[in-house]
Amino acid sequence: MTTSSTPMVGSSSTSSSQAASRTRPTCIVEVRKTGVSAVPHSRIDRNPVHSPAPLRTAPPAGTGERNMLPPTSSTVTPVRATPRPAGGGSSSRQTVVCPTPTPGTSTTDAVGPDGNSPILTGRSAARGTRDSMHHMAPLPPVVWSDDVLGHEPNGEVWVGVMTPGTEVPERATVLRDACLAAGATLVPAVPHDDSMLHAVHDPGLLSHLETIADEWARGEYERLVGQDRVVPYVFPTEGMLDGVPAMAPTATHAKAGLWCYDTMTLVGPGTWPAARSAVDVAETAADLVLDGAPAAYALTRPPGHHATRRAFGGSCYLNNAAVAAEALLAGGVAKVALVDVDAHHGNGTQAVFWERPDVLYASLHVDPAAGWFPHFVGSADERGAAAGVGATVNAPLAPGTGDTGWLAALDGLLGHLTTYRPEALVVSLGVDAAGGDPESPLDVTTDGFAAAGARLAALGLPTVLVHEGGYALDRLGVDTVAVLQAFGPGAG
Ligand code: SP5
Ligand code: ZN
Repeated sequence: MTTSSTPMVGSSSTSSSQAASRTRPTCIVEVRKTGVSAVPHSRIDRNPVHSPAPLRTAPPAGTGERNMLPPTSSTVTPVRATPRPAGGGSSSRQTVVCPTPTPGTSTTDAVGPDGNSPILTGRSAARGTRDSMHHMAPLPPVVWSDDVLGHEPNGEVWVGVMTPGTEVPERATVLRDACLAAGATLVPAVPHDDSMLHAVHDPGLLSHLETIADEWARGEYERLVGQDRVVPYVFPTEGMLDGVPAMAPTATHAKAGLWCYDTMTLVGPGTWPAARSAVDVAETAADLVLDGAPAAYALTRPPGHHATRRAFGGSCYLNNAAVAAEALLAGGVAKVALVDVDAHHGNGTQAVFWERPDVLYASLHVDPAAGWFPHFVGSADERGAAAGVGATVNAPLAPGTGDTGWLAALDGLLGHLTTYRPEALVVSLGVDAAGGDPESPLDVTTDGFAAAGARLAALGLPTVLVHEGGYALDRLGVDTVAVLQAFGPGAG
C-alpha cells in the first residue's frame, strides 16, 4: 500500500479528469429570471405563464434521459436511467405531507417517482393569505426526501466529551413545515446515479461512508465500550507519516479516522442513506433549474459545505452544494458562482474548487482566526490556486457582526460576481448567522436574511439554494423562508 491509497496524506487529486470528461453543449441559452416556476401546477397562478428558456437544451452526455421533470407536464414522472448500486440506501418512495389539509381546496398537484406519492402545497398558508388579502410571495419549489431524517448523530465528541449534537433531524422537519406554511410546493427528490458525486468526491470516501456503520456494528464496539456510533481516535496526518507510505488500516477503529478530519461528525446506521439522499435532493433542485425554473430550494440535511473531496467533518459528509454546482456545469452552464452565507467558512467547497476557474467560491463567515470552526482556513488572503486564482473570495467577519456588517460583506462578495459573470448561482444557505444560534456568534436578524435574499435574487441568475447550517430551531424556519421569499416568481 502506498500513500496514494491513503486519503489523509499526499497531494490532493484534482478533478481535471472529470472536468475533461464532461460534455458541455456549445450553445448556452441565455436565461432571464422572469418566468414563473417551471414546476408543474404551481399553486400560485398570479403571473402569466411564459416558460423561461431552459438552461439545458439536451440531457448531459452519459446520463440518458435521467431526471427530466417536464416543465409542461401535469405530473412529474422522473426517470431513473441508471439505477444506483444495491445498498445505496435511499428509497425512491417518498411521503410528502401537508400539515393542514384544507377542505375544498385539496388538490394533488403532481405525483412522485413511485406514481402515487403526491407533491403537495402548503395550502393552509395560501388560504390564510387569501383571507387576509396580503400579498404573498410564493417560494421556489422545495425539494424534499424523507430519508434525510434518518441521520441521527446522537451527539458530537468535542474536546473528548460527548456533547449534545445540534445537527438534529428536527431541523429538516422545521424547515419543511415552515416552507409548507409559507405556501411552498414540495417536490420529491429523484434518485440520481453517482456521476456528479464522483465529480466531487473520492470513491474511497463514498465507499467508506456507505460501509463503515455496518462494519462498526459488526465490531461490537457498543458491547465492548458502549459506543454505537463511528467515532475516530487516530488520524494519519502528514505529521504522523512525514512522507512514509501509510499502510491500509485493518482495525475498524483505525479506519474510522481515515476519511474524516474531526471527532464531531459521527456516523450511524442512517447516516449514509441520509447523506446520499441529500445529494439527490440537491441534484433534483439543480435539474429543476436546468429545466427552466428560476430558482429551486434543496432542503438538505446533513449539510455539506465542510466536506472536502476526500474527508468529511463539521457535521457534513457529502458536499451537496458542490454536487449541485457540478450538475449545473454538466448541464451546460459555463460558469457557476457559489455564494456561501452559512456562518462558517465552507472549507470543503473551497477545497473542491480551489484550482477551478469555472466555479467562483465566495463566502462570508465568522473569522476562523477569532477561534471558530473550521479554524485552519477561511482567511481573506485565500484566493485559489493555479487556474483558480481569483475564483475564491473569503470575507471573514468579527464575532458579533450584525446585519449592517454582514450585508456589507455580502455586497462585497456580490461585487466579485459582477466581474466574474456567472451564468448560474448556487447559494450555500446556512442560517446559523442568526443571533442566538448555538454554533455561531454572528448576530443577523430575520430582516437581515430577507435583505440578503433580495440581493441574491436581484442578481437575476438561475439559482439553486442548498441548505447548510442553522441550529436555533426557533429561527431556522423563519429565517430560511425570509431568504426564499425573495426568490418567488416575479422577484429579482
Ligand atoms: C454546516 C455547519 O454549520 N457546520 C458547523 C459545524 C461547526 N461545529 C463546530 C462545533 C464546535 C463545538 N461546538 C460545541 C459543542 C456543542 N455540542
Ligand atoms: Zn455553519
